[in-house]
Amino acid sequence: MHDPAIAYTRYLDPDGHPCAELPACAEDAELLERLYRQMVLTRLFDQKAVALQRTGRIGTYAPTLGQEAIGVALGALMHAEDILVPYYRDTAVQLMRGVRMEEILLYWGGDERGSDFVDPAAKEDFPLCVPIATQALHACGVASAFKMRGQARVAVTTCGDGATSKGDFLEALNVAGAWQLPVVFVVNNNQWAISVPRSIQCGAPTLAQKAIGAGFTGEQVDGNDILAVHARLQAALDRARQGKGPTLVECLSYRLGDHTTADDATRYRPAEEVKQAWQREPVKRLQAFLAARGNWDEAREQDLIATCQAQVQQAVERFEKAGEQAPEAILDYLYARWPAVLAEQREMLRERVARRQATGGQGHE
Ligand SMILES: Cc1ncc(C[n+]2csc(CCOP(=O)(O)OP(=O)(O)O)c2C)c(N)n1
Ligand SMILES: [Mg+2]
Repeated sequence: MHDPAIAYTRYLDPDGHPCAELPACAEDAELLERLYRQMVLTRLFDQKAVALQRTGRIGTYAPTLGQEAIGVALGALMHAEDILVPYYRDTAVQLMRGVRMEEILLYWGGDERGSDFVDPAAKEDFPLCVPIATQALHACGVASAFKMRGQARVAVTTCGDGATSKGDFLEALNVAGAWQLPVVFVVNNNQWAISVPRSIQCGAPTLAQKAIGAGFTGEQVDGNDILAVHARLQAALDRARQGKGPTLVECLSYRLGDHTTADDATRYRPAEEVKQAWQREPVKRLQAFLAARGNWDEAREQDLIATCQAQVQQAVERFEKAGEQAPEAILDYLYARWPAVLAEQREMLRERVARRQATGGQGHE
């Protein structure tokens, strides 16, 4: 839904035809090709992650199918020294930040090493946040630190449409506005919060307008149009970096996949709605735009797919070679200084594992 008082930006229609005067980024052929390549890589990696869950090699995974434009544009715009405070559907932006595919697989395989990013640009980024909306407050904490230190850095946090109903989200908007923090809230409105549709999630016509009550700008973009996402997030990041305060950008997209691999969306979503949404998806839209300008063709597409698949396959091999972590690793990253009670529990866990191994996994405890 839209609201006449809330800006809404779209440059490309679902067929990739310009429908407004194009922004500067549309003239940067090298950038657009990079964005397109990354969207395709993200989609193929996502497919692979779902397949790995289906064959029991990782745990639950939250697909990003259909929402690639949001994370790819955001990742292209953030500076290395900015900090990303993401949620669980952020494969696209994590990959752009330099998080390795095998780290993402380790994370979803329940391995703590998956949140210990090797790439320097991602080193200080937060791990994926599963509790809904709590990350919005963490991002405000990070942004406060930037402001106190006088650093021109931006904290960027992402969340879904459902998350905007949480108190944590609204509290974060409030403090961001009150303290004029260098933070950007990116709302991935994919129309569903598991089985709850956006239409009954909130009485306001837009989620963007929640920022107005906190005293800063909220706006909507077509989240399937990467030119719109890129142009408006660029403005939001620039504002934050220049000390002009926070922005909320609501990106309208659609969750083409299940909520997670533990979900079956056919139980609550009309097939016709999903079919319609496929007409608006972001990858084909940018591809059509590039092709119309003579900057893309079928041969390049096939070449790209082969390159991406090889990259994904190599990452899967690295993931599989990583080996298992000791079970007590689940406790290792919780505290800088260990509370005595946990030290005891850690020891108990270690003993149990040793007993199990001694009995070949047959022992009862
Ligand atoms: C505090 C909290 N409450 C409930 C849940 C269970 N839960 C997981 S995902 C989800 C829906 C979130 O939907 P949305 O914010 O729209 O994000 P999306 O998954 O659609 O990207 C819920 C309620 C949770 N993870 N944390
Ligand atoms: Mg959602």
